[in-house]
Amino acid sequence: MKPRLLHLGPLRRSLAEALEAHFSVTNAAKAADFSSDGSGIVAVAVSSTSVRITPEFFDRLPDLRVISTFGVGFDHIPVDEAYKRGILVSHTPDVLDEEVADTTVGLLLATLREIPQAARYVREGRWEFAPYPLTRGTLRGRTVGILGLGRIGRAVGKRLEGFGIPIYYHSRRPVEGVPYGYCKTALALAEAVDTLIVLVPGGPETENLVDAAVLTALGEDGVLINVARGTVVDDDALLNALEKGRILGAGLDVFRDEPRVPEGLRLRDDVVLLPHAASASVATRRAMDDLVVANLVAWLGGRPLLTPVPR
Ligand code: NAP
Ligand code: 8YV
Repeated sequence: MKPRLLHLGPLRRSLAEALEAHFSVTNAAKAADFSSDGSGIVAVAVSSTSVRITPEFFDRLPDLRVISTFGVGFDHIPVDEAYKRGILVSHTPDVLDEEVADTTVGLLLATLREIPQAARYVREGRWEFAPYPLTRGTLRGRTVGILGLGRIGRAVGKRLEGFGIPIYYHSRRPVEGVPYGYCKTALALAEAVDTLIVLVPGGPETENLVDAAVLTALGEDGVLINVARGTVVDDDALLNALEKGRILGAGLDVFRDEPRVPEGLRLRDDVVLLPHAASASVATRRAMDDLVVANLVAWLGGRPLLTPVPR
């Protein structure tokens, strides 16, 4: 008999087939939807970072030994509690770095040069009556700060080097061997740059790390790009900074209460909004699915997880 696995989130056919080759699979859209007796379930696969797991959820799964989650971020899983209970946790780093970095740079350029707004202008037939206004935003003359110089932050840095603009960064520790200036705090980084790209993990440690002071420090030409987690940015402070003209604009791929996006942001022309799509190409999502399964197969074979979430 195959071991039992609970899958949480939207189940893609290819992922379902790959899981069913090794496990007897039960599905639930959300952890809260799973109210049955979870005895005998040894593995959980999570196929969206929008599926939130609470420590109490583990009480319903007394035999759970491993969680394999889709995505590199793991702020939706109480990892410390899992490890305390002897439950292993894996995620999908590395395979999405280049895709997410490409999208981040695309979002930066789209925000600065108002690409979605200008495209809408053409579609609406307005070009026939007047040219689209010149954009105040440009990458020329900018200084970029990367908040969180990890795997994806470094991939973004590599791309920005090609634009020939100065780059600074903040992480809790300086990173060896990178040609960028290190800033000891997020505020110091914002003071040194006018363009801030957020790539730190979500969770309590980074909640509202980008606050009113950080936004104001970017200056009136300031641009914020958030591809990390919605929780890292103080939404009220962002809206206020935009309304008061304290910064120029923002490009956001992630939101605190996805897929709900604050109306205040949706109505503004100086923000570019994406539906948490930075890794969302067929090829990259397939690579992420494959790694979700490969971690589970390694565990089934008694081998170490390929990409465990760091303790
Ligand atoms: P990573 O390699 O772990 O990098 C995270 C970086 O943030 C590291 O440089 C880390 O350095 C720094 N950091 C962590 N906690 C910090 C804190 N409290 N203050 C300041 N810096 C901090 O992760 P990654 O693979 O690059 O991914 C980064 C995040 O991007 C993920 O966690 C996820 O939330 C997000 N993401 C979003 C999408 C999307 O679709 N929008 C896709 C992929 C990833 P130190 O430890 O030295 O501080
Ligand atoms: C996820 C992400 O694919 O990897 C992450 O941390 O945020 C994305 O790549 C997305 O959240 C879908 O669940």
